[in-house]
Amino acid sequence: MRVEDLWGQRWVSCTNPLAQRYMETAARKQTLVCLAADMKSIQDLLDLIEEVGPHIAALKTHVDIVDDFSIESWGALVESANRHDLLLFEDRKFADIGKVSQSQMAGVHDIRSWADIVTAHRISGPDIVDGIAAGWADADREGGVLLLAQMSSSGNLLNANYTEEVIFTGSRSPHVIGYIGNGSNAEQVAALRDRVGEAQMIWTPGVNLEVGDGDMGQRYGHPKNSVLAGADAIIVGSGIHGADDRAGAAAEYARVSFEALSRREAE
Ligand code: 5BU
Repeated sequence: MRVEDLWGQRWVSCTNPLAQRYMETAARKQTLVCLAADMKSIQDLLDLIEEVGPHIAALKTHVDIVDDFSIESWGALVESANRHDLLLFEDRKFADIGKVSQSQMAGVHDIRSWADIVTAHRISGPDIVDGIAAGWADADREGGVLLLAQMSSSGNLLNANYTEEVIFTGSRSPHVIGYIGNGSNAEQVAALRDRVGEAQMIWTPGVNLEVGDGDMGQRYGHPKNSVLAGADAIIVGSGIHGADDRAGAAAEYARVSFEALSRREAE
């Protein structure tokens, strides 16, 4: 299917190069899955990517949970992500002042040198986005920020007024490619999509084929409902890496998400 037919208005309006690359990859691989690869060793990460790489469109990491991290061994993960044509997304949830966020893009993990996308809170002020962008510029690279407009965890403090401020900031910055929405609640995703319009992406964690409460306050909605409500990527962790058949699970999330997008655009 042609990418413009699959994505409809989103393809036309959402012109950020990283967003366009994601939409092309998703169309070609027929999947909206961003894998939350919450593994604790580099070898576990590499094994997981080898197994599920063909069924996913992006790779989300938490580099600070990897026990045996070194910038040299991380190179193997970057190489693997490139080979599978995956955007590399570090879910760092930056939250400090702009200047410190710029420095945190460097440091031991040197996120600026390999991440295409990072997450950030809006809590400290709008300048955090410029700080992160300056971090990428220090490494002669450009990336995209997903601002946390909502969260999937129960009891979080991101209320509707806060979400509004997040969108106000994000809609004015060329560095913000979109927002994190609460995949556990399709009504919230739909409300977010109403406010965001067509020009930016919404990626949703808190999705699982088994809906309900997860561990430690996590909540899950169905990936189909999230996409029908306006999500552009579903962020799936344990639904894939916790499955007995990880490739089979990834293929199933890919099928469900891609079918939902095709249906959304046909309607
Ligand atoms: P899970 O295993 O599918 O529950 O993993 C969810 C992932 O998404 C995990 O890496 C979280 O850090 C991430 N996440 C989330 O669950 N909820 C949020 O609101 C945000 C990120 Br932001």
